Amino acid sequence: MVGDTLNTRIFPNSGRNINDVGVKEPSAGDTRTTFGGASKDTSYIGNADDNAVTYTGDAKNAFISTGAGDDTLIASDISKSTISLGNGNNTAITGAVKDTTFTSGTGADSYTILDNANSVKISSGAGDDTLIFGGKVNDGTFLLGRGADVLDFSGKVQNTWVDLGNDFDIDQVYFNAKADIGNGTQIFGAGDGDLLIIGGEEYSYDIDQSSFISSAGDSITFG
Ligand SMILES: [Ca+2]
Ligand SMILES: [Ca+2]
Repeated sequence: MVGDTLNTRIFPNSGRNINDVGVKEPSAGDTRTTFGGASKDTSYIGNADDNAVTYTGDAKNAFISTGAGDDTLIASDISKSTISLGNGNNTAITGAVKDTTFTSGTGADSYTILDNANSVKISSGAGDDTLIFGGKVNDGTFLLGRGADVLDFSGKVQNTWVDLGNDFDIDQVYFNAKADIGNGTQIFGAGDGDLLIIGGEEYSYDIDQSSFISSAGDSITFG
């Protein structure tokens, strides 16, 4: 899309949240929309061009669908929300996330959750996707789909299912320490050569042994 970016800003009533506000972008054109405060029960519908959406305050019960195009979501804490970024190379950067589902389609997507993630599902689809978690993860479901995907955990991970997409591309999963792989954490869909990297030590998936095996011969088996 050639032309100017349409800018929209939603302000809260003084001293209040942004409540029950829906934004629907025009059918074409790049857009930039900001929800300028804490919000509840908002909805956002983008278009097939590049949509950038920012939530400057905590967002509760948001419904966001940005459609095709290379979209960006920047948010503070998010809870009880449903977010669909569609096809394209999408980027999401958030604070803590709770009880929320993210979906994206074909394209190289980048998700960064800077704080804790609690009951979060991310389905990142085909393409080389990157998921980065700056805090603890509990009750997560991460479906990475096809492509060479990267999953980077900074803290403890519990009760979490990871599906690497059962493909021939090399995926990489990072933990800082073995102790961060907490109870109920499972990795499925690994293929030969997928890498588990724990504190810099590489374990490579061997499909015959259904295990990640280090050069020193140590192995880690899920399931
Ligand atoms: Ca998109
Ligand atoms: Ca993928």
